[in-house]
Order: sequence, then structure tokens, then C-alpha cells
Amino acid sequence: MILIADCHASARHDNEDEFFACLERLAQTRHDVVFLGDILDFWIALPGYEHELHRRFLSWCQAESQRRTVGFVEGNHEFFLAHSHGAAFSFCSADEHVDAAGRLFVHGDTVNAADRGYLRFRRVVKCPLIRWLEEHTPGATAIARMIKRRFEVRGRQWPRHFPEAQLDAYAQGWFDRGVQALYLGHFHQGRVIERPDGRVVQIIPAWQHDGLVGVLDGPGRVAEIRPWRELPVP
Ligand SMILES: [Mn+2]
Repeated sequence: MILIADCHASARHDNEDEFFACLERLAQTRHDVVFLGDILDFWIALPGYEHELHRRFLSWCQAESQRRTVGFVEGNHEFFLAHSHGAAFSFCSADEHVDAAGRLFVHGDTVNAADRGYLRFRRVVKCPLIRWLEEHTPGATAIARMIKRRFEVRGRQWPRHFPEAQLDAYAQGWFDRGVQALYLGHFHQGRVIERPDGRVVQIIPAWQHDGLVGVLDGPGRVAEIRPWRELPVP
């Protein structure tokens, strides 16, 4: 299984061509693929807000999910994807997804329970009322611009600190419910926390910076981190 996080593919970052080249390479492998959010730089998955980049990515997911598992968990730059396009994926979640092997996939922007202001903001901008307004009101693009600006401001402030204690508490809650390993993105720096009982919390580094992906192979719970260009094709 290949884990990919934080590509932030966009014209703004001038990395669309590399992103689609990476998808092409993934399609040549035998691996399942899980996208850990913030894959496209900004995505409101509603009619009138999507463009060619979104459609091209979706059609790749639609086609490849016929051949392999293609999962997606929404990041803080993606809105209503699970609602609008769930059928294009093997699974697509606005929050966490736990698979049959007890592996949990989540973007990571919600693990810091102490960041109440952010969690409140996220609840509002991802709620059905906002979705309805964006679908039905003429001024809705202004709302979308406001949300995007807010995220960009937060982006500049980031990363202030890594919420180690909060992540620990979050992971413990899931371990208590039988989860074996957690895989996250969002923090951009890779990190592995291995516990004595063999359970793992792993943060997959951002693809955006060095084209790195995580490869989960065999029984091991820690993904090997390597550049996508070095993925072996059979
Ligand atoms: Mn993020």
C-alpha cells in the first residue's frame, strides 16, 4: 500500500505535471493507494467550484479503484469530497477511515483537541448549511474566498508546534478501540512513534517538498519513506 499526503498540487505551486506523472507511476505498481488529504491545493467539491485539475484527478481515481483500493481522507483544503464524489473511490471520508486490518487513516488537522478555535471553524465551514449556501447563493464564491484566505493565513503561521501530547491522547483513544496503526499527513515533517506493544503512529511527510511517499509492504506497520520516482514497477 502506498500512502500519499499533502501534495498541494496546483498551478500556484507549479507541480501539476509532476503530480500526474506520479499518478501514472502509481498506476503501474501493484499497490493500493491511500491519499491522506491536502492532495489538491484547494478543492470545494461542488458544481461551479471545480476545474480541470479536479476532474482529471477524479477520473484517475475512478479508473484505478476498479483495479486496486483507492482511498481518500479529506484534508483541511478539501471540502465535501466524500459527499459529492465518494463513488469515485474505494473509500472516501471527511474524517477518519479504519480498514479491515485495523489501520486508521486520517489527515491530522483534527488531532489537536486543544485547538478549539480551529475545530469550531472547521465544523462550520464543512457543515451542510455552508454546503447548501455554496450551492445555492450567488454570493457564495465570496464565502469560498474567505475560507481560502483564512486557511492561507493559518498556513503562514504553521508550523508553530507539534501537538505531541494531543496526538498521543488521540492515538490512545483509537488504540483502546482496537486500532493497530495510525497514518497521518498534515504536519509535513515525517515522524514515527513506535510503541512497545508494536502499535504505531506514523506521519507521512508532505509529497509537495521532496516527492516522498510511504510504502507499506508485508506485515510491517511502519511505512518505508521513499521518492515516488523510485517506486519499483513490475
Ligand atoms: Mn493539512
